[in-house]
Parts: sequence; structure tokens; C-alpha cells
Amino acid sequence: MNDIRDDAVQGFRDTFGGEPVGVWSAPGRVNLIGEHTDYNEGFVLPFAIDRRTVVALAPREDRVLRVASAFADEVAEIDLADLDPERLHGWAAYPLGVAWALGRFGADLAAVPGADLYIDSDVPVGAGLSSSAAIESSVAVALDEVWHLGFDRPTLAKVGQLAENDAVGAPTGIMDQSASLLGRRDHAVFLDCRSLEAIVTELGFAEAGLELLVIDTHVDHAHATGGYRDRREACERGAAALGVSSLRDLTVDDLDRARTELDDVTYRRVKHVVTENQRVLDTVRALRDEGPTAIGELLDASHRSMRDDFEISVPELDLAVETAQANGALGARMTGGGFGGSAIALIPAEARSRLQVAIDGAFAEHDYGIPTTFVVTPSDGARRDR
Ligand code: GAF
Repeated sequence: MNDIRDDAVQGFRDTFGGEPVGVWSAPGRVNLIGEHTDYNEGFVLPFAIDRRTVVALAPREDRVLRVASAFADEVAEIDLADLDPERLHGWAAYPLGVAWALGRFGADLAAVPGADLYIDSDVPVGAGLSSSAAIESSVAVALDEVWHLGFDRPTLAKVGQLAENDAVGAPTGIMDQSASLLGRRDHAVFLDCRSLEAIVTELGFAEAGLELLVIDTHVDHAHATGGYRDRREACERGAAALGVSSLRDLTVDDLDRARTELDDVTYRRVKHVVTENQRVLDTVRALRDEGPTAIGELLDASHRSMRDDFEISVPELDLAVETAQANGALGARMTGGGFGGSAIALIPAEARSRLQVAIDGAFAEHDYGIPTTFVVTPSDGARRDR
């Protein structure tokens, strides 16, 4: 099998000539639980996966940034002095947006050299596994090092988020970049999105004979527009109507009052976030006290909440979840922003092939496109590889 780092180096040579000075990489993520809680200053529990985006980079003599990738035909080029969200378009807005955002966080972009970057990735795009955060995080650690900036990981996560919000135009939270930068092998990142305190939490899937199966439905999702933005606005509306600065300030004990004070739709959006925060805390406690076999029902409840209250699931995700649950999964839920993308199922390792057959069969029966199913393992976050 090809090593994606070799591919990136070869791509660099073919595109720019010469050799990169180094290769950096950052993973995609799966969110185990805690959905649409990050921008409500709540709790999330994602983990970095064994699919990575790789950046081969060399500084230049001049002040030009050039980015090329295996998944785009053109080489994007811009002078460092011209970096501005207005001028960044297409996929290049992710890496170049990071360069711009580093400047917004205090890097002196007038004092750094230009660079050539070649990007390759085996994080599936559009699967809800944060291929975008993987680009942002890999570019962030690479530029941070070659430009001698010395930002810590939580700051680089904010840099990636700013690039995504302002250069790409997607109003997303801090979860994905945090998972990609802070992930650790066999661990999840328990993040308090208000304080940004992160605790790496042992998962112990392998010791318990479990695997985490991803079911990529291939239903397209996009965060820049539509439902994601709408849900975020509903949460802000709900918080304002209930007199709190964010939904983080509410607990399940506040839901009776919320029901009487909010319209039905806003109430259900609020209810999802408030109960989901509690489920994250319960999952962390269950992992610690009983191990991963104890978290299945929490995953199932999270999915029901997203399907019925937050209304961000789609029939294909529901089918993936139900089929997994009916065929031996301990628990299953959609993961990520919703409206498409992937579901995850926590399964006994020996059930994997039976489950894959069952899922393919169910999708064929419904005339849905056959999903891609694969196992992911909790992996290390962004790093320099060479
Ligand atoms: C997307 C966003 F990028 C995250 O910030 C988060 O809000 C997630 O959807 C939903 O939990 O991945």
C-alpha cells in the first residue's frame, strides 16, 4: 500500500520541483458523543481517527504562498500581503485561510517567508469526518513550526476555527480542530468548549473486544449554508429567550420552564443540546467507571435526540443506525453536523462482517446508494512526520 506521506512528497516534487523541508499531518475525527454542543459552550467527546491529511512544505525566498493538492487541479497562489478572506476561494480557502488566521492571532506575517505546500489526504471528503479540520490542523502545525511562531495547540485550534468561519464561511464550533490537534492514540478528547479545558480520556475499545464502525452514507452535507446555520441560530434564540448567555448555562432541571416559555421547535432544539451535554458527562463517567461496553444506550439516546428533537438526521442515517442496532451493535448514532455524512456503531469485533452485510442489504432494499463501512481506531493528533 502507498504511504500517503510518500505521495505528498512526490506530489510536491512534481508540482513545485525540489524537496520539501518536512512533512506534517493531522487526522480527521469521529465524534463519539456531544453533537451541536460545541458552539453552545457545552461538552464534546470526539477522537482523532487513523485517516490523515499530509502537508509537504518548503519555505520560499520570496513572499508568495502556493498551495497544491492531490484533489484539485489548479495551484493557488497569493502574496502574503494580500491574504484576506475576501480573496480566498474554493478548497484553497482552507490552507490559505489558516495562514491568514495565524496573522489574526498575532503572527507577524510581514516577517515570514512565503512557502510551497502540497496537500494529500486519506480522510474521506464529505463524510462528516472533518476532512476540513484535518487540512486546517496540518497546515497550522506546519506553518507554526517553519515560521517559528510557537503557538500552543488550543490556540492553533482557534486558528483553524477562524479560518473555517471567516475564510471558508462555515459557522462551525471548535470541536473538530481540537480533536485533530489534541487527539491521542486509544483516547478521546473530553473538551469543555467554554473553558477549553481538554482531558484525554481512555476509550479501551480494543481491550473490550470492541470496534468503532463508520458507515458513510454518501449523502452530501455542507455546513456553510442551510440546516447547520439554522440550528445554531435556534440555539441562540432559545438562550436569549431564557435569559442565559449560552445553552451551557441550562441543565435538564430547566427544561420544564423552557417548555412553557419557548415555541415547540425552539424548545426541542434547546432540549437536544441540554440533554446531549448531560449524555457527554454520563459517557465520560461510564467510560471511567465501567468501560466502553457501558456507553451503548447513551449513543442510542443521542441519535434519537438528533432525529426527533434537533431534526438533523436523514433517512439513510436512521437506517444505518437502526440496522446496526438490530445486528449486534452496542450503540449507534449519526456523527458530526448532520444532514448526511456518517453514522457510527460501537460493535463487538466479531460482528463486523455480519453487520456490513446487513447494512448493505438494508440500503439495497431501500434503493439507497450502498454506503462505505470501515473501522476507525482512536489515533494521535497533528504532528511532524518527517
Ligand atoms: C461540525 C462542526 F464543524 C463542529 O463544530 C460541530 O458543531 C459539529 O458539526 C456538530 O457537533 O462538525
